[in-house]
Amino acid sequence: MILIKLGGSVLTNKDRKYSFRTRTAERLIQEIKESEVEEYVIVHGGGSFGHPGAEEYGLNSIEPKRPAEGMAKVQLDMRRLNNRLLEMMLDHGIWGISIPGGLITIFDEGELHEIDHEIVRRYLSLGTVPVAFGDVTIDKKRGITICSGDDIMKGLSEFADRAVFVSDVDGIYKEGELIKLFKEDMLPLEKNDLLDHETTVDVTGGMNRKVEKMMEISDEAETHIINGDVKGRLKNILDQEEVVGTEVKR
Ligand code: IP8
Repeated sequence: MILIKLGGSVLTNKDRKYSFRTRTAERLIQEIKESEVEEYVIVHGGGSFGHPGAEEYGLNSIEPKRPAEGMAKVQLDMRRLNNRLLEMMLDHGIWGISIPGGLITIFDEGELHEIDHEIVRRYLSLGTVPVAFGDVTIDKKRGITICSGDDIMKGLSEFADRAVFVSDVDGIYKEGELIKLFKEDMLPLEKNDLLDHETTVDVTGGMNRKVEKMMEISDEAETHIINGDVKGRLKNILDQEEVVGTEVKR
């Protein structure tokens, strides 16, 4: 099974709330369809659908503001984005099934505690394509918290052979240079070591956390990050061809 993470930065315009990048999303769906992969799960992030509301209500903090209202509103925003993608997939004859992160995970102090992978695997075995997404979820101590698409990637990685992160930059940079093979001792990243244009919003803390998660995923599955804005790269990596990008390996 292959896990494909479509980052919020490729699916949405981060500067415009609720702005879906229709053409890019359509091309990426087409590339997946034209590739040789058979069994895969799509996971997507929040971009300008999920993040503005999450920030407004402080949903990632220890004490969110008006948590019930924030949870309801941001969950709805995420479902709107998920629906856009699902409608597109169905138009292309890919039988996507919506798997909200908030319904398959439980967190504990902001960290993933449990994920219901059986649901995901059963949908897969029916010949459908689970489309899981970052969401607002339950936290045992805080009440609610944000479940990112990367948390879902991590949670499902033990059943995956490969994990592909589709970003809006070529891969991980160190001192201005694109790194082909990123090893653990290259952490931490600095401010200018771009990962994608979304994680730069919450600067280096966000980027380092993301790469650490990728490191953990790489213990289970071969893990790559590529630029989804460049035509053909997603299809090529799925077909195991050499592409510009970064492999993350501990
Ligand atoms: O974009 C975040 O998912 P991510 C989901 O994968 C929300 O970090 C609700 C902001």
